[in-house]
Amino acid sequence: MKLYNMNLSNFATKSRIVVYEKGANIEMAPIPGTGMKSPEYLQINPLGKVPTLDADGLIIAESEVINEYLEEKFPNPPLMPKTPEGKAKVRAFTRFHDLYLDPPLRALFPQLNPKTRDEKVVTEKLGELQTRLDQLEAMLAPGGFAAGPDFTLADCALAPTIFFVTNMLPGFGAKPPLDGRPKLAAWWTKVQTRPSVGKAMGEMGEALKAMLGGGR
Ligand SMILES: N[C@@H](CCC(=O)N[C@@H](CS)C(=O)NCC(=O)O)C(=O)O
Repeated sequence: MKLYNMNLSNFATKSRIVVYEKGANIEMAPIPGTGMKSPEYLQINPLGKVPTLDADGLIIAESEVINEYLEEKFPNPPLMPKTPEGKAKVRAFTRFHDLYLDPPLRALFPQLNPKTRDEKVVTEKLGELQTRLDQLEAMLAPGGFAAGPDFTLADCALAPTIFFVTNMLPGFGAKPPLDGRPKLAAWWTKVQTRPSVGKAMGEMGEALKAMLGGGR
């Protein structure tokens, strides 16, 4: 199997963490051609997005679909609870991440440069992101991982995006995102001690440094 991957992508990192957790023999493959919209890559994933899993010929797009597939294919260690209630709890986080938390953050990516940014967009999207972070604070289980005492797909989904939140928000003059959000702060400290997350966050950090330094 191979995962079409970019180390700086929060969605690809969601799936990379699962691959590391499972210790699965899955190759990390670069995007072929000139990038995500190259004819070569569009032939593999018509959406032109990362990640994409090539599961020995079966092409699977969408990070959460990939993660649930990997969970079923490689059940150990389990990253989903066994009960329907536990599963629903985890999926509430992964849906929250994909549908509500990521979009305002993504809208801020093109606004990183203070010289070219549109302050109206920044104000609107920062406000939306702060609301989503407050909602996440309300949803988090106290003292444990996101959905309870065990590390799950919920943590895999959230960690790469919170990496961006903690690294990017200060550059927009926003209040530090962990201030006044004690559950989020405690979770962020705890989740980074998980070896799979630590490794993936290190890779995101290196990729971010390279991008800011003008590399790829
Ligand atoms: N819902 C998709 C989102 C994937 C996504 O948007 N990935 C970004 C990189 S972090 C991307 O491919 N952006 C290029 C684009 O949307 O054209 C998933 O969960 O895999």
